[in-house]
Amino acid sequence: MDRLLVTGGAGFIGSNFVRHVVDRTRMDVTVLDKLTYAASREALAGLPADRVRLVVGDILDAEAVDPLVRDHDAVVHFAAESHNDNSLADPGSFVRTNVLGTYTLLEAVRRHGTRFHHVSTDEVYGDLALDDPTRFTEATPYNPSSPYSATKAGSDHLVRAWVRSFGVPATISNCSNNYGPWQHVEKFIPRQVTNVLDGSRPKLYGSGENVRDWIHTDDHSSAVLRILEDGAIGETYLVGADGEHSNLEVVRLILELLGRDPDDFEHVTDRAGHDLRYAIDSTRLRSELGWEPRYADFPSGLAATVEWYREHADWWRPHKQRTEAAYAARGQ
Ligand code: NAD
Ligand code: TDX
Repeated sequence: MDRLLVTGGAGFIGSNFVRHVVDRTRMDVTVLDKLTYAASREALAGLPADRVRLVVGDILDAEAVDPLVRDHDAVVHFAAESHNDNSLADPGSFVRTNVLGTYTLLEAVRRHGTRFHHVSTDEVYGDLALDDPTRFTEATPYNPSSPYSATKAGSDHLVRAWVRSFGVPATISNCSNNYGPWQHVEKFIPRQVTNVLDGSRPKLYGSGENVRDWIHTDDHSSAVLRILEDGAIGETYLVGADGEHSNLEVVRLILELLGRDPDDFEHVTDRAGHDLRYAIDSTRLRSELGWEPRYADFPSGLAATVEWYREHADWWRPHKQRTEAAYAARGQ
């Protein structure tokens, strides 16, 4: 595998993945990205120009997608509308990009027999009760709650059908909540960190008892690369780093890391249909492909991320005001 096409490679997880691939392999990378509000050219800055190229384009554009897929050995598909709150306000763009965009890519890989890896989320399984001893596995039935997770579930089903019906050589990964550098300030951790850095208070939806299973984005990258290299065609792998924490715990940790009173946050209007808890059992990935997370300790990964946001205010500050205005309009 010499030439990799990475869709959504200018977004949070995609750009971290591109850097990971450049650092650890000899592959050349083409990023296909529409550069939506969530993308960032800066996240790809400084990478070697002879190994990484950015093509600005839409995964829904079959004519642009086809020659790109033809000219690469594998496609890693990150491009998506990714934010649950936006999917409640404007579900249409999620259906188009996440479902029809994935369909467009699948048709191209079907024509050219290209290896395909589909990046998905644990949210396709719905949510768990706080006291449920079980976690999501590859056998958990799909039960998505939000327009976002329903469109991701739809895209997973398309990939599975294209494998079975047309023999497309694809794998799927479903990962838990990522954190790390270059995450948009609309998402939970960057929002709270940048609120505190800007002198305002973190905003917890509802009671804050909701639990997310946090994984550093570098660990997601290493998992996707392992699956791309050695994953069994047609298989799904769950990716998680045993990082379950309630939102309340995370907010308190952020406040402590920034030297503030851990109770200096506020409760705001809850998200409609807010999933209670996600939890991943990543045994298959660990036992079959020998993957292990490097950031096993969430508080130290979070501390490094808080430091990164402190040092990169020039990058996030231009996005902050518009993002907060949209939240304020919804009472959040
Ligand atoms: P993001 O919103 O930061 O980035 C998405 C990228 O896709 C952006 O660069 C955007 O410009 C691009 N894009 C959007 N629509 C496009 C289109 N029509 N054509 C081409 N490019 C388009 O998202 P992220 O958090 O980096 O998530 C990346 C992927 O990982 C998504 O598929 C998401 O479902 C999945 N995922 C995310 C998480 C998480 O915690 N953020 C967890 C599990 C899985
Ligand atoms: O201001 C906030 N206050 C708050 O309490 C925000 C923005 C969020 N929250 C809560 C909602 C969730 O319980 O924090 C939790 C995390 O919220 P998000 O960062 O919006 O993530 P989530 O909805 O869990 O989805 C994320 O993980 C799975 C990604 O955005 C998805 O792309 C991924 O598939």
